[in-house]
Amino acid sequence: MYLSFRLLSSKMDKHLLQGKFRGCLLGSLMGDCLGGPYEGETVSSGDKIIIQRYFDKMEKPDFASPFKKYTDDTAMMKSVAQFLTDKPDPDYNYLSKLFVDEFFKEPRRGYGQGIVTIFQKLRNSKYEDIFKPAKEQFNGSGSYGNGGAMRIAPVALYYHNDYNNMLNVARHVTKVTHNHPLGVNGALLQCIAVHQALLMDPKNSINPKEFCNELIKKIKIIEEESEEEDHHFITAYQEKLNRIPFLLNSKYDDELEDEILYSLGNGIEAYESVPTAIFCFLKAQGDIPRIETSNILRRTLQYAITLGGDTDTIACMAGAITGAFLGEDQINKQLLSHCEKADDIVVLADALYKKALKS
Ligand code: R7I
Ligand code: MG
Ligand code: MG
Repeated sequence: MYLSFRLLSSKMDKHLLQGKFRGCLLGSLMGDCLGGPYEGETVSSGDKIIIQRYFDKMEKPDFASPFKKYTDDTAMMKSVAQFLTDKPDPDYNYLSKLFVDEFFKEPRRGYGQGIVTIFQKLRNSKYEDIFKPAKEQFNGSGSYGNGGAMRIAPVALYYHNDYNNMLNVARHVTKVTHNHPLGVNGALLQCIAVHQALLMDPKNSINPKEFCNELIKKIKIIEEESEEEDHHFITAYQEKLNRIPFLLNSKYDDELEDEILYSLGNGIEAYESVPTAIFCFLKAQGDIPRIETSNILRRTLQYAITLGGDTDTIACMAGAITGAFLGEDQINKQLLSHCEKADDIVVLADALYKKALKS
């Protein structure tokens, strides 16, 4: 392992670790809430100016506006955090009930189209085999949507001291809804990225190449273990991650933006969005032309949103990684105040933190 990843959590200051738990879940919430209004849009250069003003306004103390509502990304992330907090030994039946109850309580949170079918089947079958409906999706191939990745951050936090268990639980948490290898491996990659960021000291700046190489090393093992005959599935994430250092080092202009979208994507599929979220996190560690802010989390979220496409989810995943690295102190409280139920997320993060330290 590289030196900078050896900041072991057992030695990490407790206050810092708790702040990182909060930072991660709040970063995830903020990306979802602030990115939500732009989901599915193509963002023009004019829109980028509007987005800059949108963020500037929200940072002003006297600016009042209705809450930006969270979507399925946060609804499901909350269930994952609750599942880990309530049951010391993972109980996936319990998790699937949490997902389903949350969905039927508030179905209009913008869930992926396939998810509704899974939740209906789970409920109708009385949770007989909770992994079966996900296996039946898309004519038996399973979903490769990013719904597994968008909600996985609490698993990285809870199992921060136990990498192998983290992967095992992340895999099962994903397979309740996403059974395609690209859907599962995308969620594992996001989980590993949050985990890596969590274990790093925010006082040291990140070496993007080193961060990527470490991710590649880990996802390569996972991809090689996937029992797939299709070569594309086996190398999809390694290939995308390999493009990131080149994109980070290129001179920034409009053509590069097209190249980023072409090489990494901004879609609803896990392989078109998880590497992009990691890229946003790394890119926002330094200045980005036309994004005027000194706050790294804001820069990450604003940048992710200006890429367009699946904005709530890409910003949510990038926000979770950034928040896990920087912690709560670096969150702009004014910006956070515009996000629905931020106080509940703090309570959830603290409960998860307490439980994780006890286990
Ligand atoms: O992955 P999922 O939970 O959706 C998450 C997204 C996020 O952007 C949220 O913010 C929300 O807007 O939705 O839901 P799924 O229905 O499993 O997957 C999302 C979509 O990906 C599907 O509706 C399909 O359009 C596509 N998709 C596939 N298409 C063909 N074949 C996923 N898997 C397949 C597939 O195997
Ligand atoms: Mg959503
Ligand atoms: Mg989305």
